[in-house]
Amino acid sequence: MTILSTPRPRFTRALVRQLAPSFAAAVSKHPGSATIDMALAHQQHDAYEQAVQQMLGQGTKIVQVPTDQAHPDCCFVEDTCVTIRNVAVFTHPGHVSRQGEVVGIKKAITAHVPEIEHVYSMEAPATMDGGDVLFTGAHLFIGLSDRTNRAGADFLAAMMTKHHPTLAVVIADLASQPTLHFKCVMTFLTHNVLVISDDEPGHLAWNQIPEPVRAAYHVIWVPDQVASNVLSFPDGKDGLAGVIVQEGFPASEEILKSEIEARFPGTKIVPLQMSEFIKADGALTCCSLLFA
Ligand code: CIR
Repeated sequence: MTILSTPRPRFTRALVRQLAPSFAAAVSKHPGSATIDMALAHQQHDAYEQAVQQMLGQGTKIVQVPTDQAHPDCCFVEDTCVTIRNVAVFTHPGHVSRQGEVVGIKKAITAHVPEIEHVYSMEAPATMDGGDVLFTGAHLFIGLSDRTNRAGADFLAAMMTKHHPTLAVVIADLASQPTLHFKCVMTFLTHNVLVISDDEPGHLAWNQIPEPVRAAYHVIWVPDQVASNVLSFPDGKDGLAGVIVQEGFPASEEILKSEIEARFPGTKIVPLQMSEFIKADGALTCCSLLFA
């Protein structure tokens, strides 16, 4: 059994997937979805990959999964798999058009991520998008949504606690909210610092977390929901190797910069403009899978 540790270990590997030529047809409720600029989307995805590489450090590997022409949303790899250390649970994505994305990711993880020893696959009627799952180190937060149902949450919890019995699972129901995923309103900076959107869905998520669990965290509240999705790289000790934040939300960026500087002085912060992904209802965490 691998022992979970907090602080979380450094990420040593990442997986990304190239944009589908049909990316502009991604599932989206965003009002700008019809205006996705493919050339710009490619530039932003390239910048994202470079930023992830910079955060992981020299000599670490990014697995690049070939695109999947049949699936416009295939770059949103986070939704297809949840891993904790040596365990991978392949999801059964909640939108039917995305369910075929999983096979390619499974192949890539099996071939390129030797740390994974235990593999499980979710099946109907369970559904889950990985965007609804936030693992901070000691806690596994799972959001119920239009994409993730109770059977999906229960399956993930059962498989992960089977191998990591000290893991505490917290389920929050956001299905009534207009937000797509749990991680659209809450992400982690380090094992004991969360970033949450200071709006109704953000507060609803936070209020459903039991008090003793909340007591383990400091919260940075940000006014923009999109900006609450940060991609954080723990340093394996008590701090941060770096963090990627959304560019274009100055009030949130200001708060994040000053809070990060105050708590983790000298941390590298990389703001990325991801406008074309936001139009596809995507954010920062959704474009990669990170492995410790
Ligand atoms: C979808 O609606 O499924 C995609 N267009 C966006 C998925 C974004 N995923 C994520 O934030 N984890």
